[in-house]
Amino acid sequence: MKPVSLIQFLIEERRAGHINAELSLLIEVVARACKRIGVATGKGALGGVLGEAGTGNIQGEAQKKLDVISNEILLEANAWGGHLAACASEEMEDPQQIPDGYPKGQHLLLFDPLDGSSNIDVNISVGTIFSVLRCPDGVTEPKAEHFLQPGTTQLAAGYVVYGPATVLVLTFGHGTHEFTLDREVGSFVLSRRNIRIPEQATEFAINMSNQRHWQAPMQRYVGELLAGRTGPRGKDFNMRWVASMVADVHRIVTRGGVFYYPLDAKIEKQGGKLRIMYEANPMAFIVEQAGGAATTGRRRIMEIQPTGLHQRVPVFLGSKEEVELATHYHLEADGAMS
Ligand code: FDP
Repeated sequence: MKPVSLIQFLIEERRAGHINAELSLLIEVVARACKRIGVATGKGALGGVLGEAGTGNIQGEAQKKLDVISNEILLEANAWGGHLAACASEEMEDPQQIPDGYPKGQHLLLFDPLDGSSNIDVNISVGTIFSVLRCPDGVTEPKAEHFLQPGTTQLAAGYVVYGPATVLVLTFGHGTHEFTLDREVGSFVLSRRNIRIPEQATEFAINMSNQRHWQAPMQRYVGELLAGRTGPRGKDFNMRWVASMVADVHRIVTRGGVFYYPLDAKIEKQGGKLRIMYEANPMAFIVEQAGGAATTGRRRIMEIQPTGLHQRVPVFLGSKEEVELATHYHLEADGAMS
């Protein structure tokens, strides 16, 4: 079979009526920016890009040089194309407006420019996550409130993993598809169409060091996974934790499994660890479109009405049956089951 490039795929999606020309251009621009981020991360120590930037982001987290570089690459690439009304990023408190003098489009872009960046200095996979929303009609200077739309309204979502290969995973709400970067040619090539996540899992990803802080239903659920064949689940489970969400989710999108960042006593006040607008929602859209499920442990992530650009939520995602069981345990403990 002849390889299908990302550009060809986007043309096919336009012809199928799944996207318009502006969204197609937006995705092309994001993909091109991600190739540049991939080049920057790939240089490692030789590029002088490792280590701390010496600054903090809005959430008080130390920024790596590559967080700042990746954010600038994405902002710069998207400023002039005429496809965006505004962008918002993990690295900036408020949305970034399109500079005067450039045409504006109908779309809002949200991104986490370099997810898992605490792994960058040790040469473990990192990634970019993005989500695209429609700018509400009549809004010319979008503010944070205009981005606060539930995940179900996303027009597109994707992530790029910068690993041994650079891989883009994308959805427009018509299946989840994977593209691998052909480094010699410089183009993303379709490597898997209509990905399906197996409904059952034998692998789980969780930061076990937080165990003592978890709520009772999480203790029960993971306890049963750990008990394996001799416990109530009657089968053994394997554990993996890369601590780069993109890499952990990509494993699930490739061979199944589940990823959990539950609420725990340590992070209860902030509502969770992962950010809904540019981490949880896009990943939930991708996983659901691949036949998986994504909840907070209590409700579907994509149905939440967000209240803040940098709002955090608990995240349970991956193989459907497993996420449903973990969610069931939480609702049962809450007394929400009749
Ligand atoms: P990071 O802070 O390095 O950007 O987005 C947050 C995130 O990484 C996820 O990529 C990752 O899954 C998680 O945090 C890792 O959390 P722990 O530090 O608890 O392992």
